[in-house]
Amino acid sequence: MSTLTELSQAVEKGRAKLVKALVPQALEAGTSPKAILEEGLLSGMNAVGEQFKTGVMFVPQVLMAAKAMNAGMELLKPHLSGESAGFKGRACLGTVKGDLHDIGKNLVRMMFEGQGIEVIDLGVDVAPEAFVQTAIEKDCQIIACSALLTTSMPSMGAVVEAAKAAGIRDKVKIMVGGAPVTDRFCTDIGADAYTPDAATAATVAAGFLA
Ligand code: B1M
Repeated sequence: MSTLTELSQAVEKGRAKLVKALVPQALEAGTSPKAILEEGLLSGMNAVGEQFKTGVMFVPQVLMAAKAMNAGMELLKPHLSGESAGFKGRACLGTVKGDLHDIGKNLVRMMFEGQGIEVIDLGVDVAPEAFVQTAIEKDCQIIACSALLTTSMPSMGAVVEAAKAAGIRDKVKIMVGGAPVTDRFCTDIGADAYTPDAATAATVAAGFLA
């Protein structure tokens, strides 16, 4: 079995210790960090998603898998973001209200930091007003919102409205992403950019700050 297959299965089974051993092993063998992320960690998490959907896996097992995935991401972080570029600007980032998923959001933070974007990470279940208040207080040029649930997506529209109400809409770029989010949804709520993955989000954010 290849190391990436083994890694994918270790995430699926929630074996954080094994993940911590396999990531450095794959790096030492010359596997690219991108392949380790996509064909190892994310592949395992996708398998978890399928089994969660069909009722084969339940929340405790999914949490174990998430823990294993996060452990792997921490080890990959310096390799994924590379040499941090010089300071380009500041973003506040969070998973929107009603939503506790944070793996994609953490990936976005890593990629932003790698592009020289300082990130104020507000965590999960973030109220629209908290994004806007932080943007004002910390002088953020970007508000970045992640959502994994169709039921939490409307909170992204509320972030746009809160920015308008606070009079800062023309001063910040609002970026949205997460599995159920689409370009069409981004346009409908009046956000500035939808990107399908964390790496693209960082490139687009750096473009906004250029
Ligand atoms: Co949840 N969950 N979950 N879950 N969970 C999903 C999202 C689901 C699709 C599973 C399924 O049914 N197949 C489903 C949502 C259905 C829907 O609404 N469409 C679901 C559900 C229903 C739920 C609960 C309601 C289950 C329940 O309790 N009955 C519950 C909700 C809790 C809540 O949030 N209020 C719940 C709970 C959980 C756990 C806590 C157990 C755990 C989260 C642990 C954690 O995050 N720390 C969990 C997990 C792990 C998942 C799955 C299996 C994996 C999500 C993940 O981390 N993927 C997920 C199934 C799946 O996605 N296949 C599922 C890996 C991650 C890297 O991908 O976050 O999509 P993702 O990020 C991607 C892109 O989307 C993008 O970049 C990343 C790639 O580079 N991206 C951005 C993300 N944010 C971005 C922001 C950007 C740009 C790009 O710009 C700002």
